[in-house]
Amino acid sequence: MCVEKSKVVIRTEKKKHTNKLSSLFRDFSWKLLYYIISMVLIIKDKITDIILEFYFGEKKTCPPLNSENSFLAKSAIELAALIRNRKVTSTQLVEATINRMKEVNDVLNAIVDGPFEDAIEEAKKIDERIANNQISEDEFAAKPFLGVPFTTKDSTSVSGRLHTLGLLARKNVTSKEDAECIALVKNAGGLILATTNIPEVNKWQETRNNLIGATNNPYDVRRTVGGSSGGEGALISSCASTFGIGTDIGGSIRMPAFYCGIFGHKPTVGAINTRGCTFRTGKEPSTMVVAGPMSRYAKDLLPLLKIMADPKKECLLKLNDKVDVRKLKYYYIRESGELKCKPVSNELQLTMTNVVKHFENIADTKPTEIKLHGTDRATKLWRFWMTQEPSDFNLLLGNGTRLNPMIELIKKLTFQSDLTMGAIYSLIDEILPKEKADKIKEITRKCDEELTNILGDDGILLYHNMTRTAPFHYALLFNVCDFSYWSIFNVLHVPATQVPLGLDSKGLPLGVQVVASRNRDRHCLAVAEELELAFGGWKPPFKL
Ligand SMILES: *[C@@H]1O[C@H](CO)[C@@H](O)[C@H](O)[C@H]1NC(C)=O
Ligand SMILES: *[C@@H]1O[C@H](CO)[C@@H](O)[C@H](O)[C@H]1NC(C)=O
Ligand SMILES: CC(=O)N[C@H]1CO[C@H](CO)[C@@H](O)[C@@H]1O
Repeated sequence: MCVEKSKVVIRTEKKKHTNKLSSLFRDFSWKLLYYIISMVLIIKDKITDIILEFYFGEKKTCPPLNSENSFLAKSAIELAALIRNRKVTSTQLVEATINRMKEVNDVLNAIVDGPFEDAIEEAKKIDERIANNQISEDEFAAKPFLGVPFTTKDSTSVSGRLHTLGLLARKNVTSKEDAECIALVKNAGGLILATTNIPEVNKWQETRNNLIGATNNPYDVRRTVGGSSGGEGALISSCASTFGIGTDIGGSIRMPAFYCGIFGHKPTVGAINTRGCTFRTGKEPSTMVVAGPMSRYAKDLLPLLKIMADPKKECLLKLNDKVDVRKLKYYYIRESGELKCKPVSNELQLTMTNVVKHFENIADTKPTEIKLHGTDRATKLWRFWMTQEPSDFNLLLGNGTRLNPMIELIKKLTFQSDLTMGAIYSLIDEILPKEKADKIKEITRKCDEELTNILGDDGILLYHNMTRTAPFHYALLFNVCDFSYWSIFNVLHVPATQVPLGLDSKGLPLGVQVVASRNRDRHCLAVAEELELAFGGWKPPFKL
């Protein structure tokens, strides 16, 4: 179990002798083409933005937290300590969180099922036991989140609660049992308060479906929260949930974390058992999907990962090892080079520069800019590897009946469809030409080999999260490729933490992805804490 996949040695490639002049010319034509396409994408984006801004009108943010509830902005581990030390009761925390949920949900539309008022009874029992000294030190140690409320996305099973996958056909369907990760968080003392909104069967970049509608961004409700753990992003950032459990197959934890200004960790594939996440059995031999924590504070991520991680993987993950961020080696990539993606915005590039500068100052070795084989084809890589997934998204969308993409498109265009446009896109994607398997496997192998060799045991890759901060609702229907900045790390099965880094000129969250070799999740999380300390981390979407 504890044997790590050995590193593969990069083959040295034979240099081709080409005419220098023709290669210069080719280089120049390529750059020109890249430039022209970039310009076209930027202009298209600007036009979409102008139209959507006009359509949505005035900017609005989520309601502020009133002063007697300001404790809701604290971290999960701080709140757990306050409960343990009898400074706050679990009942106070749960009641305040439920009230906050009701207050923000009118504006954000993030909840599918909940808030679960019966959690108040559970909280009362915990408070009683604490007040009567009935909880031993051992029990406190085994339950680090005792009495702390949390949420999870609708696609992850919570016993007795709605499990709709965002489908009208599953309007009343509930789960029979808890997903493995939910059971583990409950065992650690967590109290589930709601299940939250997702795109249909998790398969789109925006959180919208025809059952619940669209979830709005707390920093600007005209904008998307991303997907698929979008309800989580909205509730956590607006202090209506203490922490959340997401899943990530192509950016689904990191995308909403970025757009909503919080932390999200996509663990190494296999680190957490996925039983109960979108019908997974947890025994699938090969998959890109992982469950992981989402929170306002970096320091919550490691304790959450510890309680959810498969104990059999601890010998690889070594989550209790201390990490010295000054001793790690830092690498960064400025641009994926993918022709279909817009260039990364100046503000995001500046953020990267600041992050790199920070590590220049504190780390023993200077950060190095690199390029990675395959990032320029990340969309194709992910598209191919999605076809190798055990889940059949077409059957999921059809609630067990296979859908014909063309018929669904026609139904959509004639307003007869139960599905959103995002879902129709993923159906249509099935009938577009397939990627060439051998070619893609070879690019993936090379990319994996290169990254493994560069990062080794102690390397950290800093990568843009996306080319732009949170777009308007619907804008991503005109930009289907840029999320490859996230999905490339699903293809590679490596851990990646999304770190918030302040707000841009429009008041929207900026951020960066912190990536390490497989099983070095602890390195990502230590760097996330360092960046939080240096740059301030989560900035609330209201004045605190
Ligand atoms: C969809 O599937 C679920 C579970 O398989 C079932 O309970 C439900 O009735 C189905 N919905 C429709 C409209 O058939
Ligand atoms: C869901 O339940 C309600 C009331 O119990 C019922 O009227 C409705 O038909 C059900 N919807 C589906 C899709 O099963
Ligand atoms: C690695 C990196 O810099 N990623 C980008 C993610 O987002 C921020 C802000 O939007 C950018 O500054 C980063 O460059």
